[in-house]
Amino acid sequence: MSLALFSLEGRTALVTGSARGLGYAIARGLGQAGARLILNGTNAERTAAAAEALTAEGLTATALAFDVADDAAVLAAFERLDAEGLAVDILVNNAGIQFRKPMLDLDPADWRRVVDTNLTSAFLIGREAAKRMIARGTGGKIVNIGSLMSEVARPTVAPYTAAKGGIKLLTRSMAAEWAEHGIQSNAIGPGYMATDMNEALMNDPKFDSFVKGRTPTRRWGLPDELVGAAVFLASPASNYVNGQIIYVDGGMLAVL
Ligand code: GCO
Repeated sequence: MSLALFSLEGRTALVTGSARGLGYAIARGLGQAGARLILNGTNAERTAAAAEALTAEGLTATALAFDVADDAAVLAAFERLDAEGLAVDILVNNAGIQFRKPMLDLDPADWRRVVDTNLTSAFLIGREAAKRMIARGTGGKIVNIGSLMSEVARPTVAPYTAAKGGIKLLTRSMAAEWAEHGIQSNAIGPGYMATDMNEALMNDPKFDSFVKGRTPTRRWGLPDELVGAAVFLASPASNYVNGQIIYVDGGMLAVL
């Protein structure tokens, strides 16, 4: 078996929410596998700084800041890529926010903000990318970032959980509608990863020991530990894999 199966040479990857955290780690890994990178974030300065950091490492990275939950902004972003002759072969729908509050106290505006950013964005951006992949007849790769919450729930994170549950079935819908065009749509389900989003949980001794006790690997995951699954799902190695979700969670979902 040649490792060329995992090479992303000549491919262009758009990774949403990649100015930091899981998105940045995934983008860096795809770049190291040969992909040209388009980083995205809501904050233009932070996104540009992330692209500069990866360029300084010898990767090819440009920044494209836009609101992933805004239909018009998504369309404008793709029209800009079209104008620059940049064809997205690999799309990683990673952008996501968390908001922790019991449902009885939850403002519907916060529900919508979380669901739009974590789920609707994958539909909006996935559709623009797929339209162009189909028009080019080149096929492509879509990797959606799910969560443990694509399968299970815990108190105070209902909108996030509903959105991540939706990501699992949206991924299967993408497979159902776009596989025949040579597009593989799959997902990754990160476990409890040591990121900014989870800082408050990591600093909570009770929650920290819950994660370490409940995870067979007895530790939080590291963002770089998602890279293997991301490169696999972005590369020719997964050309007959569609509608699947790979859990990278230290075994948490596999055991009672
Ligand atoms: C939480 C966390 C989780 C993790 C991750 C787990 O509040 O429980 O934020 O949602 O971020 O999604 O898979």
